[in-house]
Amino acid sequence: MKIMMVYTNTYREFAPAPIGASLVASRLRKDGHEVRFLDLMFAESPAPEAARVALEFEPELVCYSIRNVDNQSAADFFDPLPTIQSIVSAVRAACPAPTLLGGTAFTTFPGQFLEALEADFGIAGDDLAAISRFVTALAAGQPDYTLPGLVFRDEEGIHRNPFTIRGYADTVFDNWDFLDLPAYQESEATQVDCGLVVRTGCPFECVYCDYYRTFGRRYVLRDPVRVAEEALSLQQMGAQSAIFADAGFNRPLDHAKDVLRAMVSAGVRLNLMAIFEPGEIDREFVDLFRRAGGVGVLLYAESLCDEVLARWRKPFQVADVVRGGEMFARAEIACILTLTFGGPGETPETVEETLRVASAISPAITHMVHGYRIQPGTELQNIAVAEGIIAPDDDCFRATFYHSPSTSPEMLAARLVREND
Ligand code: B12
Repeated sequence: MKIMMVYTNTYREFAPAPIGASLVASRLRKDGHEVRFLDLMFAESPAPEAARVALEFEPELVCYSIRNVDNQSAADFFDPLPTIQSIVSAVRAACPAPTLLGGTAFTTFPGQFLEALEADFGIAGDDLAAISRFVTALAAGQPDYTLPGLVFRDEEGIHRNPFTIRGYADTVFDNWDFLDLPAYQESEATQVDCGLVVRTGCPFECVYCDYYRTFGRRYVLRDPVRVAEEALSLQQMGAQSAIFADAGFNRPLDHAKDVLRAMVSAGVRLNLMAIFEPGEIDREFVDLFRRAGGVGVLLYAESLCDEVLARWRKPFQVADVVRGGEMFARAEIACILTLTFGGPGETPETVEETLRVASAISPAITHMVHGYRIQPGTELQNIAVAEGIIAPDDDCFRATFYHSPSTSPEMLAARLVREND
């Protein structure tokens, strides 16, 4: 079957090369299909470009990978839906092939995207086997409507089969040739060339976070040697830097160390970034990270007030953030600290406490933002309903940002502007 895979993400801030979309494309190629991969991240006019490729390639199935519902940022909100709608309708006008949707945004809002894009099918979740079986059956003219994660229309409306999150324990990432690494390297906003998946899952239950829906609650660890081999082949494709695509690379600490040891012995020479989650760290980890090529960590502390961290059910305390920050600073690893103000229980006093502690620890960069995008299936959604911020039947597809009653967006914006001066 001739398949066109379109990566629809055009949000260029910290833009990740499309490892998920290309992994699906690679699986379909291995199944014997003819696959054309189209990454629209740097396209000047995404819709005409997609239509041009569709006219030329004449696909029998058009797949769309949808990563972000939006950028979850109150201050500079970016809604990709109008662009994605324009891409899908331009391709539809150019070629009559059926459409298949997927990606984390789709997994979060399957029915809403199927409807908004007037698509035929979608597959929620991360299971490559289900995608492969669906396409094989479709190519044979017999769509299999029982597959996990399949979303489609029937006489009663949109039907959604429950989906699975499997992780990538037995997956080989051999999709690098689909990536346009030079384009990601040229763009300064992207910051790293590509992601490397080390494990999936996050067992924590932070009040605002819905990772568990698209990434799972249970850690699914990948073989450290395989990760190192993938890093090496990414390097051979021309990558100079990579980020561990993980919810918090240092948890579990032993697995993280094994991955770093494997990368050192494989002779990987990439500049590495990771998301660091305070609480699990030791000297050996920091040394190994440095030796493996570690140059920076993203530290999403969110708050530097213990009362607030406990209220948001963060799995660490302020002392853990300070300790981690100091250890990375000693090893000359840049620390990019993110603080998000205005969540449940935030008050003007807790804001001041966070700012006081932030000025005492000196990360390389501090990002200060305010407001949490209310995600479906989170405790924050329940709090927002109880406080009258959203209606009980709001499905959260359209973004609403939560601010606690005593820290309005205006108050926080004014306070953070003063802090940045
Ligand atoms: C690592 C990561 C990052 C890293 C990226 C590093 C890199 N260079 O790769 C960093 C920290 C930079 C980052 C940034 C952001 N991220 Co992020 N990130 C993740 C994380 C933890 C893993 C992503 C990943 O690599 N997964 C592994 C790959 C292999 O899987 P995948 O891409 O999802 O693809 C699989 C499936 O989705 C599916 N699939 C994909 N395409 C298709 C297409 C079809 C047709 C089909 C059938 C299936 C399919 O199959 C694939 C294989 O299993 C996810 C959590 C998660 N649940 O995925 C969040 C996540 C994707 N990020 C999210 C967000 C919001 C952001 C930011 C907007 C945050 C911000 N305000 O800056 C930015 C956006 C960056 C951008 N320009 O797009 C959200 C998206 C929410 C949503 N549902 O819309 C997630 C889901 C986290 C969350 N729950 O809040 N992120």
